[in-house]
Amino acid sequence: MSELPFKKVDELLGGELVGERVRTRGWIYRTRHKGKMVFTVIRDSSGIIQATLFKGDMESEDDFNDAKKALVESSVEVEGILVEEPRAPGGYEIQVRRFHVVHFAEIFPITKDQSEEFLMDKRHLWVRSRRLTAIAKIKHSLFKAAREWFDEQGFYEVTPPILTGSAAEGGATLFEVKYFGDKAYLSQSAQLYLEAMIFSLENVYSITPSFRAEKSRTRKHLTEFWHLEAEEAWTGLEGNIKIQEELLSHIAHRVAEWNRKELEFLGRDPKDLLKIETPFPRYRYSEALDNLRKKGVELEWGDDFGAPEERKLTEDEELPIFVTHWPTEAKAFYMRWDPKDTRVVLNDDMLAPEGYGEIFGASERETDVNHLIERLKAEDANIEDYEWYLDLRRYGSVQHSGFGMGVERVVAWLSKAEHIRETIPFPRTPSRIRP
Ligand code: NSS
Repeated sequence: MSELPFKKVDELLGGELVGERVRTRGWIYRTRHKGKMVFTVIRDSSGIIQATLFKGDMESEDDFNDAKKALVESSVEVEGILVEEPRAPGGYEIQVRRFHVVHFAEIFPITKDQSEEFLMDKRHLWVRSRRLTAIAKIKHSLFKAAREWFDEQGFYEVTPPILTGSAAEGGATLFEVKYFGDKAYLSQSAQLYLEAMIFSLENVYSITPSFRAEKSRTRKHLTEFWHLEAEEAWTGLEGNIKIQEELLSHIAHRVAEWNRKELEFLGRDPKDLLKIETPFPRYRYSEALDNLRKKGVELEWGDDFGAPEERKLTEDEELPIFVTHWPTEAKAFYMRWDPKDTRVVLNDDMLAPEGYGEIFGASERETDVNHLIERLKAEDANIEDYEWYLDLRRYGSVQHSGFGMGVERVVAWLSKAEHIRETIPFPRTPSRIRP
């Protein structure tokens, strides 16, 4: 082959190179042959392009014969003249002169109409699909946009541990691991460690995997998910709500800007995301209960919302909504009591539009060491495990607040995914740990 530099498929689809000899590489996405012609579509990380071989135009007959033999997913290097072809995907085609098969693939096991279970078994191959690729790009943009936003706001990115000695979000969903004759747990949330970090860096965030041994088989639960968490010193719930909505609006706008192609492929109108402007509507928990009652759903004070309730609450909303001031007994020990009404805590859950459910959980933190001890005792927690955390209230305690955002749930909403498992390359659920 020549020394021409390899171009990405999307560079070819830009149109500037029409009439020129170009070279690209990737995997065979589709192929069929008929007489002296081979019709292929080549896929790389940036897109797909048609590459057509006409035996008479080829510079090597071996190349033509190899192309005829090469099955779907074979890796190839292709060289030829770029032409406009309105009938081709993307509107361009390579009229091939050289075709080098880097590796002849075996018969690819994934074909049309396969069961979800089969696709999960072959996940290491299914990650090549255009749908999962588009969603992975949106996830990449989410991280990039979030880091950009936090950096502009003066937050430091920190690295809390994943192996931990105590629960952050209740014992029921802890994964236990052996730890040199002792027990350790996989982190459910970085929160307690981020709280320790605000005493030096003031505003911090982290992006870590979090683990929950939740048996729930729903379209929004994973046992391993990516957690974006932030903690701010000198800030109450009100200030924290502002950063949650601003961050999410920034992410939605960036994804609309950077991923137009992927969003359109996935059937999400980028305009839906450009509409995500602050402030988001807010409802107190008690108001949310009233609204549900008006829609015919009766819940008791203290009940959590399931997927049907979350859907009902957001069905008429274009923006995400906040539900604030939840009953104390329904929420974690570290949430600050509302000084005006100790039946509730200073917290919020943010619910995504279109029934995608809770995407953020947040609160102002209790700063009083005795209150914290009382709440831990009420939960039958082992106080010793939390001594280090209680120390944070003994040495210069200050008002502070923070949130956790479920990355996959936000990606599911942005990409209009049907199920959370589409938003992570190798989903972990109660029934799935392989591949
Ligand atoms: O349990 S949370 O509501 N809150 C916390 O863990 C706090 N300690 C975070 C903090 O303040 N630093 O979880 C936060 C979010 C929640 O809103 C979901 O979007 C997501 O984490 N989450 C999950 N995503 C996928 N799968 C599962 N199982 C899951 N659990 C929570």
